[in-house]
Amino acid sequence: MTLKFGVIGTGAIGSEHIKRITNHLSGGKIVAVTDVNEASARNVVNQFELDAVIYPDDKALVADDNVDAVLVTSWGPAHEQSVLAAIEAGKYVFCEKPLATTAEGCMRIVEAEMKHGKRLVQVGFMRRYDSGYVQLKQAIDSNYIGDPLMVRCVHRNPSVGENYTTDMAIHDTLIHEIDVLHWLINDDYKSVQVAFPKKTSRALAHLSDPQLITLETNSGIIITAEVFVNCQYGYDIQCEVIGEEGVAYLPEFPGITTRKNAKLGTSILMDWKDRFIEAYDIELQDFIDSIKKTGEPNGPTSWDGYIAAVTADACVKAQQTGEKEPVTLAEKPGFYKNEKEVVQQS
Ligand code: NAI
Ligand code: ISE
Repeated sequence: MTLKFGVIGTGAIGSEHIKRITNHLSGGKIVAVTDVNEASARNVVNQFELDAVIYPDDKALVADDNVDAVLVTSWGPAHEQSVLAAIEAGKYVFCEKPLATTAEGCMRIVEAEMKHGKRLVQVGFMRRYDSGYVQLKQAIDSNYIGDPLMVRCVHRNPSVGENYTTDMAIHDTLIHEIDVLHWLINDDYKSVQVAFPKKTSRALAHLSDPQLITLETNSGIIITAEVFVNCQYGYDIQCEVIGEEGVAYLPEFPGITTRKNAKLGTSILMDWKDRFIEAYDIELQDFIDSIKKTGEPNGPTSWDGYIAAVTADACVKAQQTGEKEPVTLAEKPGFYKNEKEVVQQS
């Protein structure tokens, strides 16, 4: 069986995902596309020689009986409407982050999915599929470094466009750390605080850059995460977990080392598309395969999207108050609990 995708939003990541489903992955096919910018939709159909219908909007695309799964890669504020329409029609959904731009919007999706009665939605938190993070998780889960006490993270982009705002450092950028870290250390966030170091002269007037975010978990683990989106030199993702028995580091992206002119050198990537290229492939292949095998997607859930949105909202509040802000989550519904959580509860 081939999983037939309809794609909403054919911009940067939408066209990357269309390319991977069409040319690199197995078991998926693009049969429909839509974009508010019709020329963009037409462009991908021509570029990837798709046999796909171009629809005027998300509602028309979702209503197509030929579409089994909806890939939501439009702008964040448009996600909620498309995801809800897809759930209403009983279609599977792969939604890029954020699931919705507010915690309330994510909760509406959670409720719609529970009402439908089975899991339909996977959120595009691809770092959980990155081999470096998977190895870090193995080091933690096998107790190799003992109980985690602290985590230090860095999320640097070479530069950002003029529409990028101070709160986007949280909703658009830190959101990846927010998701991957609670998964990594098996703990929930309790509070967050944001500090603004000296501002780089490279940032536009309206943007505070860099930012230093501190997240504390229920068990007392302290995480510091630097977001610096005008660092100039490259796309740089770092993570160090300090445990009671040892320390584990996220591996650097592999590349050759050179020795020349009295210098030892390794290239640093410039683009997120390249840094997580394998993780994007694996997450979408897992989406296709798990639906075929079990009838439900296997990756990050709507509930994970909700956790990320609540935590991001608390960080944005902390940007404004300068205070430590609580992270208050609703109780996790049994619908989203995994086998281990169900056993722990009983
Ligand atoms: P983009 O601006 O390049 O593309 C977005 C596209 O969606 C545009 O072509 C726009 O015309 C279209 N669009 C907007 N509203 C629409 C609507 N209501 N219906 C149909 N089309 C609509 O943006 P980009 O970088 O591709 O980001 C898209 C989403 O993917 C964002 O939510 C972003 O946060 C996420 N993203 C995730 C990444 C990851 O690493 N997982 C990396 C980059 C983006
Ligand atoms: C972008 O939307 C992403 O998701 C990238 O992974 C992140 O590094 C970047 O800061 C975001 O703007």
